[in-house]
Order: sequence, then structure tokens, then C-alpha cells
Amino acid sequence: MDVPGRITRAVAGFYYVQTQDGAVRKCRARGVFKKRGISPLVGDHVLMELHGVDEGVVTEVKPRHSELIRPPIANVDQALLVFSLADPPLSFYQVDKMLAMIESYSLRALLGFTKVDLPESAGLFEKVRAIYEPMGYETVALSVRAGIGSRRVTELLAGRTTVLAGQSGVGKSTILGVLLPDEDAVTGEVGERSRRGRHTTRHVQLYPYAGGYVADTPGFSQFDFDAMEPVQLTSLFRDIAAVANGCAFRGCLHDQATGCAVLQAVSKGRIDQSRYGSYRQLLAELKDAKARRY
Ligand SMILES: Nc1nc2c(ncn2[C@@H]2O[C@H](COP(=O)(O)OP(=O)(O)OP(=O)(O)O)[C@@H](O)[C@H]2O)c(=O)[nH]1
Ligand SMILES: [Mg+2]
Ligand SMILES: [Zn+2]
Repeated sequence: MDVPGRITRAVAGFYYVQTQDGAVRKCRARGVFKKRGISPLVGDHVLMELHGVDEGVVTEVKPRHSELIRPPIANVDQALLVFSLADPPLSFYQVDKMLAMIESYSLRALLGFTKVDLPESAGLFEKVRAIYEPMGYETVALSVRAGIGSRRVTELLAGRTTVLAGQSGVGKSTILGVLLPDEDAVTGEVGERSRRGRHTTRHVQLYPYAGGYVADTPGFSQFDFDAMEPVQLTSLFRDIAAVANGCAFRGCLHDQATGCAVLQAVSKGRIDQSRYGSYRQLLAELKDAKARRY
């Protein structure tokens, strides 16, 4: 009888499937998948035939409730977006762009701000929290060095499948190293060193954690907005979407008309200036991309 499990890693045609007892088996996928155009993904819930003590064959992939393309990973519930408040310095534009991306995937977004121990970050966390919490985003201050935030992260990750995302050097692997102290792989396996002399994460891998799973994911920030229509952007900014309904102009991009409800909300301080600035910058990028398409 075939046994249920979850793919936690995929390398060179092999799938590592973890069963409920925690054991991991190295599997091939049954040939018929290729013919049917199905390619198993990390995160897939599968059935496998057991071969020997630690091998198997994936025989069935269960329907997915979500599927990311970059990174390729299935059945994710939420993303912990990681930003550093200093070194590298915080970019509000990056925060807003990543948030828009996660909204476009319809995933829950959690915001983690690292390196609160560095003096350059003083006061900055309070500022970001004041912007993002009223919109309904969980906002957590983190410092591995000062031992801040990891308990809250554990609560937020419990029982769910979470991807960590964020630019290189913000501290994603460092957080995982604290959550998963026994997994040498988290900071060790990563192998290749980036130009700045640090370990850089290369593979997508799910680690069981707090009754759920967590993944460190390379390359998330390469999301490509190019295929999106400019008018779709509003719905990815919660604060802007909340007032955009009241805008009297049909098809308004909320970037120029006097009398536009969004512009009014910005001038009254009901929408944060930096959020609106990010919206305008992304909108300009989408318009450029569209112009290049035709
Ligand atoms: N001061 C301070 N430094 C930190 C903190 N968290 C991480 N760092 C440092 O920041 C650097 C980058 O951390 P990583 O965890 O490798 O960053 P990453 O996000 O995994 O980077 P990539 O794998 O390249 O995407 C390391 O030198 C860490 O020691 C923190 O809370 N405070
Ligand atoms: Mg890393
Ligand atoms: Zn408008």
C-alpha cells in the first residue's frame, strides 16, 4: 500500500519525501508524470511506494492549494518577508514591492525586520510598525544577536507552511539557524559563497517546524511584475485599495487626476507618503513594461 508524505527537497531528479514519523526517503517519480506533464514540486503532498529501507517511488501528487513558480514550491500558506533595518539599509520601496508580490499570490504576509540591535536601526522599527500594522500585517522586530523576536516568529509559523523571502544579507538563514539549531544544512549546506564572502542559499528546502514547515528560498525577490496590467496594481496595495473604491474616475490609476480619492487621502495623511511613493514607482515600472510589450 502506498504511503503519504511530503516532498521537502528536490535535487537532480530525486525527491526527498518525508513521512509522518519524520523519516525521509529518496524517491524517483513514476514515469507517467512526465507523460502527463506533471512535475512534482517541493511542498507537494504525495503518495509513494516504499522501496527498501530508505527509498521509494512517488506514485501520486495530491491537488495543490497554491503553487509558486519562483521559487518552485507548492502548498505554501504564508510568507515571512525579511528586511534588515540596517546593513543593508531598509528600503521602503523593497518592502512595498515584496508585499505587492505576496498579495498577488494571495498568500498571508508576515513582516520581519532584522538587526534591531544595530545602532543605525534606532527608532526605525517603530516607524515601520506604525505604517504596516494598521493595514493588518503582522510586524515583528528581530535580532538574533539580542535574542529578540524568535518566540513571536514561532507562534506565527506554528502549524503552517511558511516561506522566508528577502534580499541577500538580510538575515533569513540566520533566523532559520535559530529556529532549527540542529539543521547544519541551514547555514552549512549552502556551499557556494557570494562575492561578499557569505554563504548564500541555493536550494529550496522545507524543514519541519512547530507542527508546520518552513523554507528558506533563494531568488524570491526576482518576481517579475512585467506581465501585469498597471490597473491591477491598486488591488495589491491594501491601504490604497481601501480608498480607491471611493474614486469617482473610471479606470483611474490614482496618479494624476485632481479630485482622485487616493490623492486626497494621501494629502490628508490617511495614506502614508512612502507607500504612495512606492505605488507610483511600481506603477511607472508597469507602464514602461507595458509600453515595451507593444
Ligand atoms: N547585527 C546583526 N547581524 C545579523 C542579524 N541577523 C543576521 N545578521 C548578519 O547578517 C549577515 C547575513 O545573514 P544571512 O542570514 O546569511 O542572510 P540571508 O538573508 O540568508 O542571505 P542570502 O542567503 O544571501 O539570501 C550575516 O553576517 C549575519 O551574521 C542580526 O539580527 N543582527
Ligand atoms: Mg541565506
Ligand atoms: Zn483615483
